[in-house]
Amino acid sequence: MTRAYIGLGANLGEREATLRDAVERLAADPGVQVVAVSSFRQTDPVGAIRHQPPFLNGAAAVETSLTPRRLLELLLRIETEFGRRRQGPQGGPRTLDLDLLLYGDEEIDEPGLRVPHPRLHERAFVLEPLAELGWSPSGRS
Ligand code: PH2
Ligand code: MG
Ligand code: MG
Repeated sequence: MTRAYIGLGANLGEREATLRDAVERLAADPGVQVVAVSSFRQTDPVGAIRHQPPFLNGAAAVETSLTPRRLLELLLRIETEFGRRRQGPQGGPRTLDLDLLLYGDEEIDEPGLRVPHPRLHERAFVLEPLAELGWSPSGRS
């Protein structure tokens, strides 16, 4: 089993219900145990597209027997199940965003799969929920 951290985000629809239900859906997978979920916080949009609704963001700590690639595939499947459509611009509004932030201490750089998440360290909406879950960049908490 490997400890992984998942970033949770939504800025369309019933954001809080979506994040809660998505975490439940994640926990229902036989390869995933949800260990802890951070609080959810409203955040202003960061990145190229500022004119979009505010986000609700959080993070979940999981123990998983899935490989990073399988875990990523599961996250993408859940996004689709919750109505995510990848048709707008990258970084634009979404009903659900599940990002694989960290997978043990592995460093992965493959097409579609970069771990740790490349923008993790510059985003308060990721770092604050991670800190709440006891993760810190130095490995000490
Ligand atoms: N996600 C993005 C782009 N910008 N801004 C906030 N506040 N929260 C997000 O989750 C977010 C964002 C693309 O994944
Ligand atoms: Mg994403
Ligand atoms: Mg994201």
